[in-house]
Amino acid sequence: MSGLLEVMIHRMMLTNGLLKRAFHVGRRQLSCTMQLHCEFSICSSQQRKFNNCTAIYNHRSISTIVFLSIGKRILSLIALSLNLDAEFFENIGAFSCPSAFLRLLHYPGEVNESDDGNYGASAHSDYGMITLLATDGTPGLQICREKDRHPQYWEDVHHIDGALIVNIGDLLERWTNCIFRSTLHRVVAVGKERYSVAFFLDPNPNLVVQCLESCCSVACPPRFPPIKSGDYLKERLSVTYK
Ligand SMILES: O=C(O)CCC(=O)C(=O)O
Repeated sequence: MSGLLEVMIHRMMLTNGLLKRAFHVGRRQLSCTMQLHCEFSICSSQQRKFNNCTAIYNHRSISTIVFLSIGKRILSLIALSLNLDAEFFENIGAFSCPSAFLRLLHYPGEVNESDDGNYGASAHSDYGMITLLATDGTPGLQICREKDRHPQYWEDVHHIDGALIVNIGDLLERWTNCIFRSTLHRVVAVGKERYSVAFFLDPNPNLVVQCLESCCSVACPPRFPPIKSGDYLKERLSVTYK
């Protein structure tokens, strides 16, 4: 079954001395639920290194199916808040063969002496619709609520047992004409190992993302041109991994 999956293992040593390891599981398109179920049947020496991530996952009794259904529920609430039907994203086909994947993350926690700061993940926002994040409770994740303010003010995200963290992605920011702003976040090294599991929920790659009617007006025109979701994500990934 694991043959159905695209599995990608990264060891990212960033130039400013950051270190994190990530194990990606998923297909670009999730076309059937079977593919979602079989993720943790993959057995490799690399995956064993991520046992703490699978522990987070198992402890919460969550599976990707559950992640997907939580993601859909949250997006229904977002649709309602924008005066759209709860099923809006479902009805336009966002969840038919969505692009979604899991990232299992391990931060060794080493604090380095570099002047660039001690980041396990430097400041970024995610590219897609929403990201659901489960962590082992070790601190380190920070968000900046006002992205355009300088100097930036970073706040710790406090762990709540049993809760998932929801990050808004850049595509949703485009879709909603910045009514929902994507979450600028980073992970700082705290001198302690840290594990987390992120589920990135992005729409069907052929879906055209254009400003929602309820999010623009004559006084507040669309800020971004329409773009196919897949093209947008490809563009962002090619810049990141060039
Ligand atoms: O590990 C975390 O808490 C955040 C992960 C993250 O920001 C990412 O993988 O994009």
